[in-house]
Amino acid sequence: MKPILEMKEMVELIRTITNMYNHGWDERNGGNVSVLLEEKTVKEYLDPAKVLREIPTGFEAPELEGKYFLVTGTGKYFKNVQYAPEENLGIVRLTDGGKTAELLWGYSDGGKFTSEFPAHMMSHVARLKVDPQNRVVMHCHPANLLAMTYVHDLDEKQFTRTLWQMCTECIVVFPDGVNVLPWMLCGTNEIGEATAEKMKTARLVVWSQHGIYGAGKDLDETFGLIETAEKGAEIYMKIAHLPRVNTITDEQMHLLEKRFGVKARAGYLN
Ligand code: 2HA
Ligand code: ZN
Repeated sequence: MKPILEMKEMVELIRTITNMYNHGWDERNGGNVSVLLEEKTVKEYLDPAKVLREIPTGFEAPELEGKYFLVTGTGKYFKNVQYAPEENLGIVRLTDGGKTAELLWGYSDGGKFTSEFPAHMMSHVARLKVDPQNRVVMHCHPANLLAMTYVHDLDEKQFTRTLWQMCTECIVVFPDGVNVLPWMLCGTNEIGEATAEKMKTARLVVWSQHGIYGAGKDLDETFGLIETAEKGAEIYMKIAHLPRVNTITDEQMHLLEKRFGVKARAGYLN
């Protein structure tokens, strides 16, 4: 058995979480991340028959039966993960149609997975249907995206178009745009279901006055998505109160589509 802390996904998750904290996206216990692991990978590091504890999930997700996830713990601070991964992270396998999580490693102080576990698992189900390569769901509280939800129209097309206009890279990185949920109570199955519904058409879902969800095939891609949207929001918050003299036009965005081989969300460009 190889040492679990050397597993590629573990090393990358710890580095990514530390980076998210250093970006100021995850104050206190803010934010959570889940990574879908291949069974053959898990078996190199753990005996999958050794279940430490069973934890009820409070929802059903038959599509995820038997699947393994590396997930951040509830109440845990991202700033501490690099120093005590076994306390702050866990590896679980879903069974019982998703109603039970079998703990195989981690949450060593008796803890459990993030309070946003429903939103994570339901988002994995939704994204895997659109993109079988999807492995990561990430949630955090970047300041400019949050600020933008106080002053910008929450209409998804308008919100997306504004972000696309803020930096040339935006439409290239997230041509599928950004979906937006109104303020909802977090940590519930309801916000999980609403997030998953929004994940069917975009890899980024803003939670108004709260934060953002991103999904992608690996941690770098997902971090990069959120990083780029947050950069767009930062520019917006710098210029929103100033007269707009220039912008990126729809015509220029069509040039970007061609140059980078991406297709903007249908109906979002003139
Ligand atoms: O776990 O970010 O949405 C802390 C949160 C809840
Ligand atoms: Zn949050």
